[in-house]
Amino acid sequence: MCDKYKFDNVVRSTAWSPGPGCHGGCGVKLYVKDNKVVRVEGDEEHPFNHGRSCPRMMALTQYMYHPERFLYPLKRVGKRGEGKFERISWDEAFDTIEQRFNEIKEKYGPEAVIFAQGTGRDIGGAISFLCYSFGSPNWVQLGLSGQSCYTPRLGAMTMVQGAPCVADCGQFFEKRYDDERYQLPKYIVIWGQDPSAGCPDAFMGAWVVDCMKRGTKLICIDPRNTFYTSRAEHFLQIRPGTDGALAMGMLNLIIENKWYDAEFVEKWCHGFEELAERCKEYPLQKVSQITGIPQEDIFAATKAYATNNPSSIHWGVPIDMCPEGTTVAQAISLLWCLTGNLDVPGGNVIARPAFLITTYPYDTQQMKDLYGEGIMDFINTKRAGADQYKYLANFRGWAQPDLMVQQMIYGKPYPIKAAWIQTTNVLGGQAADLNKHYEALMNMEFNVVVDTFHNPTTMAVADIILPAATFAEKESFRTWYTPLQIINPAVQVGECKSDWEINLELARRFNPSIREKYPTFQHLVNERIGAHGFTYQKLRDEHNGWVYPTEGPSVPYKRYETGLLRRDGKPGFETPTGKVELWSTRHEEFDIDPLPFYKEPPESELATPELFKEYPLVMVTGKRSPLYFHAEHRNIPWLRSKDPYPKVEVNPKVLKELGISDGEWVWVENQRGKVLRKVKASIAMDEKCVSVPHGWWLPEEKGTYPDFFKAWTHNCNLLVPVGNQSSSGYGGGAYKTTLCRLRKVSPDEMPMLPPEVHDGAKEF
Ligand SMILES: Nc1nc2c(c(=O)[nH]1)N[C@H]1C(S)=C(S)[C@@H](COP(=O)(O)OP(=O)(O)OC[C@H]3O[C@@H](n4cnc5c(=O)[nH]c(N)nc54)[C@H](O)[C@@H]3O)O[C@H]1N2
Ligand SMILES: Nc1nc2c(c(=O)[nH]1)N[C@H]1C(S)=C(S)[C@@H](COP(=O)(O)OP(=O)(O)OC[C@H]3O[C@@H](n4cnc5c(=O)[nH]c(N)nc54)[C@H](O)[C@@H]3O)O[C@H]1N2
Ligand code: SF4
Ligand SMILES: [Mo]
Repeated sequence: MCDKYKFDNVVRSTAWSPGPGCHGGCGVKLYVKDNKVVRVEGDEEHPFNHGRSCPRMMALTQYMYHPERFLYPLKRVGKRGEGKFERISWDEAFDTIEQRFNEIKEKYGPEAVIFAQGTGRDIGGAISFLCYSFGSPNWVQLGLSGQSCYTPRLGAMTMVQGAPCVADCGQFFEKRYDDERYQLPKYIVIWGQDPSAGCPDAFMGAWVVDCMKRGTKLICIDPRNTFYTSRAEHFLQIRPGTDGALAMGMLNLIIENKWYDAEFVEKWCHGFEELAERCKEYPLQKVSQITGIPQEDIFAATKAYATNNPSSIHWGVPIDMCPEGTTVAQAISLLWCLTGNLDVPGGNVIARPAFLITTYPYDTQQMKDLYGEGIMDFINTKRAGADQYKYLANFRGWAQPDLMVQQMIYGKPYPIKAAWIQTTNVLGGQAADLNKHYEALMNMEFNVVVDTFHNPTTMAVADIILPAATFAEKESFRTWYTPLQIINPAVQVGECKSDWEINLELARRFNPSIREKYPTFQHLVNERIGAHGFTYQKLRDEHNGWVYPTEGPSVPYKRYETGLLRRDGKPGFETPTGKVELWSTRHEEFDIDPLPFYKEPPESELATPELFKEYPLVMVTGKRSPLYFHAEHRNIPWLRSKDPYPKVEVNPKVLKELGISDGEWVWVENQRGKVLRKVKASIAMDEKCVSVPHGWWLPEEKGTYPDFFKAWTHNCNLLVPVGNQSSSGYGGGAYKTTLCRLRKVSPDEMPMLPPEVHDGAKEF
């Protein structure tokens, strides 16, 4: 054996960011030599991934030991945008943050400090913990227009069924497909999802392939051809943003043709007659016209799904990003309820965290469990959006992002003066309307960013930067559905700290009782998992780092029959009527339509025909790439070498009409701006759409003002607006439906630069 393959030890851990960055919970083996991770492998014994992994996981060592990684805290010493930062100690960093946040609290109130995060990583729990320990109600996914990622789907499922559901790939059992309780779905409907590219929402993409290998057939709904559409029995190539119409049309067909489970509907559903009446507004011909899908294809796919039990639906973020995202999710979720596929083997199974242990509050009840009964009253007094949207006030904890950015700029109804930014690259990819978010963050007196590398956000607006540990360097835990897992450190890199460690230290400073309660992070973990007899050490030493519940409320199936879904222990669902609410009584309470309906995208050939003449292509942004996680990984050589340029994918026929060649650089532009992209001709694309990957900036370019790593040249969110949130306050971010056109780049055209805006920061 050569030296390369000799290791000092192997540490089993869970890959949950930073590193691959994803929502998944892969088991990994980290091979350590001389206190360095030298090799990474998927853990073949781990039931989540059975040894598989992805390019970003394989490139972990290039990420961890990258020469430009943040290794210690930094403070800004020049002006914002000058790129001058100086190393400071952790003590100085904590002292400065404590002092500046407390000054702002005294002057403007705790609500003037916002706590911003990106997508679901192990830090959602840590950041809400810090936010509430400081006393601010403004925990926010800053820039994510309409909170359009999973929250609309979670909200819809919680209102209708009392809990979220996921496609059943046996993930709730340790033996997976071999568990005798499990049954394979006859069909999986992949609706606006590219599972293998992204493993989104705690669902590993390869599970769909596992099912396909065992005989499951596919129905795909996507505007684009993908690995899955090319293998599907039914492929519905939909016009972006019209999924609500399709879902209503499918519900109508199911009701008209009596393909629903009459017994289940009779016994367990509320409001069937009203739903049937509403669905009549969506006859097949009309739905076909709206969606652009042939009538016979809609009919055949609906029949296949509804008459072959069990079958499941697996859906993605484009659903949240439809206009009225919560109502689209509501309509789709009713499909599995009506067809007898709810909480049955191989259907859409009710998904709860293992042992009901929460770290990252997903709904209002979990907020109360973690932070006490009074938490919602406390945050709703001042939380941005809570007074405007009753739905939002009664679901989850985040402030409304589209309102928040306005408030940061205009100071109404009260001023926002500082931002804690952790796990998000707001200006690199998360935020729609890049200029607005730049202005908003520049308007802050003090910004802290916790991250791993410089990026447009750190360069443009950070006053203090704290270096975050990767999953290979930290203790943490995970209960995104199942199993209960720990994240186990293999090594230390520089002075990097885990997000939990950072937030716990600051929380102790803002609320001294926390110091006594949680002298170490393990005290906090052990408190959260202790009711079940677990400790961090026990999971690590006796359970390989993971454990599956074998009975009780987080184990399927048909828990509505046994009383395991409701807090009062009665059979039924955790909804006001105790039934699946086809007619939502909670929507009634929140003054929004109790029944689902369709709304046209804000910009489209039907909604804005004049605009469409000028911008005749639908810009579908954000297709996930297995090489990159959002705006990350462009600096990782193994990954970047496989996909080096910001691209736009276009159907060759469209290119021919425009006289543009494959490989040429073009402007993708609309009334809000333009971004530079390299053309990739692709027959996968529909002729009416172009695919524009998001999160593009160039780490190899100059990071200082006005270049900011060319974010203003390539970030497609310059073209995506804010302010299209649904009537619930959630959903509707126009990331997949904005109109655009392509234009050749003339040699004299200068790349876009950021606007000049007032810098609200004070020197310190
Ligand atoms: N145009 C367009 N824009 C989109 C989308 C789209 O489809 N189209 N999708 C949207 C969606 S769904 C989402 S959820 C957002 C996501 O947006 P973000 O979550 O902001 O995306 P990232 O680029 O991954 O930014 C995360 C940043 O945090 C750092 N980081 C990663 N993990 C950790 C960690 O554990 N701790 C700390 N402290 N830092 C970490 C990374 O280095 C990176 O700089 O983007 C949205 N933006
Ligand atoms: N590698 C990697 N993995 C990721 C991420 C990443 O950036 N990189 N991001 C993570 C995050 S935060 C999220 S939210 C998920 C998102 O992951 P997904 O939910 O899979 O979202 P997308 O890749 O945006 O789109 C999925 C598919 O929907 C299609 N689509 C686009 N618009 C529409 C539409 O209007 N209707 C329908 N029916 N289909 C449409 C696209 O063509 C694409 O094939 O991925 C997560 N995983
Ligand atoms: S993207 Fe998928 S394969 Fe990669 S670490 Fe995440 S869950 Fe595992
Ligand atoms: Mo997301």
